[in-house]
This record gives sequence, structure tokens and C-alpha cells, in this order.
Amino acid sequence: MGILIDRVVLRRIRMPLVHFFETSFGRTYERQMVLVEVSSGGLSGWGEVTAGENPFYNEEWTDSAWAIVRDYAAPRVLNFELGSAEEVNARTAHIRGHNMARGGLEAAVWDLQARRNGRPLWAEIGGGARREIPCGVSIGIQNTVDDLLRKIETEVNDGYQRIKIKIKPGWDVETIRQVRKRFPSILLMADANSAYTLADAPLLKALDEFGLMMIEQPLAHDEIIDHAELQAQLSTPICLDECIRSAHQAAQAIRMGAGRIVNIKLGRVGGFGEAKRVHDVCHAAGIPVWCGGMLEAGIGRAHNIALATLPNFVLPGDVSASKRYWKKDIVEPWVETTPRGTIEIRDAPGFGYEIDRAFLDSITVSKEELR
Ligand code: NPQ
Ligand code: MG
Repeated sequence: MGILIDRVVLRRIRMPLVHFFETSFGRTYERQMVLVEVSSGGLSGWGEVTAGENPFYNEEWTDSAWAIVRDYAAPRVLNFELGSAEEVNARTAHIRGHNMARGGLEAAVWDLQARRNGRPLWAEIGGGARREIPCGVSIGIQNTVDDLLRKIETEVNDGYQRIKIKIKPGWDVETIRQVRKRFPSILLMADANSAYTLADAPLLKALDEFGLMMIEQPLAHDEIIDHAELQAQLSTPICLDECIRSAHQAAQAIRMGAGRIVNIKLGRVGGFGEAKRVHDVCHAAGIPVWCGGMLEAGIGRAHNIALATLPNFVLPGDVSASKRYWKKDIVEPWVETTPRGTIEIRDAPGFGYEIDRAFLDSITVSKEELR
């Protein structure tokens, strides 16, 4: 029996971060995200578009996502009999780019399908390889190295299994040297969000002495070939993030030796269907993966948890507790970690958490219903 989506509701919500988050492309104080609710005969599924507020991480941002879902993606699934959630990706594949907008809608249909089948989302997507997912944290660029060291200490004491710090030119080799001096044995990695070029290879090579688990996306957001050249010069594994937007690109990057680890983000690749295919390509090639994060509210966070139960998600990811980002989350209970630095998966149908409707309404800045 197929799925006939008879209603799509878009909401734009505003959530201030408890602490600013700085990357090589700028500082963020507040998130504004688009939530997608799809309905079929009175039952709803929910998705969260992970695009940022500006087109700096990739080409998408909150307003572009709203326009793409409303004008191009939702019309392709509304009032059309889908065989299953698997078909949403192909139904919207005529849209060039804008994977996060497409993925927010696609994930909502997966959630709806899971609820209709009375199954948790992790089971619906073929996951469930583990009952708890290993968690790391992503720590932004701070005003001072002392601030950074204090933050790392807090997270290590909270039990997180891996620390990722953001780097950019001027906040790299010497910063990491001081982190390593203070924390000689933690699992440590650095994410450059495309802040360097091949001309910086000697600087990046200097990071080899710190025993990092990996360095994430050092070079351009759309560049695979240069990463292959760089990886040949480094002993530290390169982890690819921004430049892997499809399973095909993952296969090409692996073939070229552009990296040894892949960060999978649900939105960046356009939803669960493609995320599973990226996962499978990496798995077959012996490339471990982990689940990235985009400062998600509870719905996106819960979707990430489901994704990270696929078998090849063997490294701690960037999915962490709600309270690291939000004073209050839109789901009940909030996403919490265990003292082991893990998140336990939940067995309720769909993404596994309740939506706090009153709170959601209080932070909704606009809403549009599509029939
Ligand atoms: C990454 N995330 O792995 C991203 C980048 C990122 C948790 O490190 C607003 C919107 C702010 C999107 C900050 C983490 C963001 C953002 C960082 C994405 O590269
Ligand atoms: Mg990254």
C-alpha cells in the first residue's frame, strides 16, 4: 500500500544558541530552520531542513530552503501515490543542488512511513546495528585558547568520546599544540570547513605530529582532486564532509584516495535514501563513517540518531545532547547522553520523541500549509 501525501505544512522556527558557534566561515548566534510536516489521512511525519541562515557552509540557506520545498519539492509529492519513502529522492531529483531542502521533505516522509508501520525510524531505514550511538562534540572557535581548553575539559568530563575543534588560518597549529599539551590522550580531530588550499599543505602537514584522528574538509567545499593530492602528503587521515553530496561522489573520492573517512550528513546528501547509499559505498570500501551535525533542533537530532544506527557508523559523530545548543528543545524528552558518551535509541514509532507543540508554536515565525 502506497503513501498519498495530502498536506504539507512548512514552519520557520527561531532558536537562539546558548553559546555562539564559530567556524572558519563565521559566527552563528541563532538558528532559523524550516520544519516540514507531511500528512496522509490524518497521520503526520516530520522533517527538519538543516540549511544554515546564510549560504556559507553550502549554497543553501533558510529562505532558499523554504522556496525550494514550497515551489519545487513539495509539489512533486503532494497528491501523488508514492510506493514508499524511497521514491521521494527520485521524485525531486530534477532539482539541481538544494539537497538539504529536498532532504528535509524526504526525511519527513520516512518518519510518516515509520509511524504508519508502527515502527521506529531506525528500523524503517534498515538500521538498528546498535542500541546506543557513540557521541563526540564539535567545539567552535573561541575568543581565547583558555576558553577552548575550559570547554574541552567540560565535554571530556561529561563523557564525550571524541573532541572536534574548528580550525581556520591563525587558529590551527599553535592552538592544537596547546590542546594536545593539556589533553595528551583524548580522541581529537580538527574541522577546517574548507578554509585552506593546496598551497597550505606544509601547514597541514605540521598537524601530523599531534596524532589527530582525522582532519575534516581542509580544502574547497566542492573539491575532491586536491584532497587526493593532499592526502598523499599527510599521515593524518582526511575526513570528507562538504564535498560528498552523493554516493557517486563518495565512490569517486574513495577511488582517488581523497580521504580515509566520510562524515555523512542527512541534509547534505538529500535525505535517508542517499545517506544509506553513501553509507553502503563506504562500507564496501572499508571506509568508516560518522554522523555529522548542523546544530539541529530535536527533530533533526532524532533523525541523525536513527541514521547512526546503520552498521558502518562506527566512529563517534557530532550528534550530542540538546542542552549543549538549546535552553529548551522542541522535543520531549530532550536528547540526552549517558555517562558513557552515548545516546540510547528509543523504540517509539517514528523518530522516537514527542514534539512539544506549545513550545513549537511559541518559536514559529511563519507557517504555510500546502494542499
Ligand atoms: C560541520 N557542523 O561539521 C558543521 C558545520 C556547521 C557541528 O561542526 C549554522 C548552520 C551554523 C550550519 C555551524 C558542526 C553552522 C552550520 C557549523 C554548520 O562542518
Ligand atoms: Mg564539517
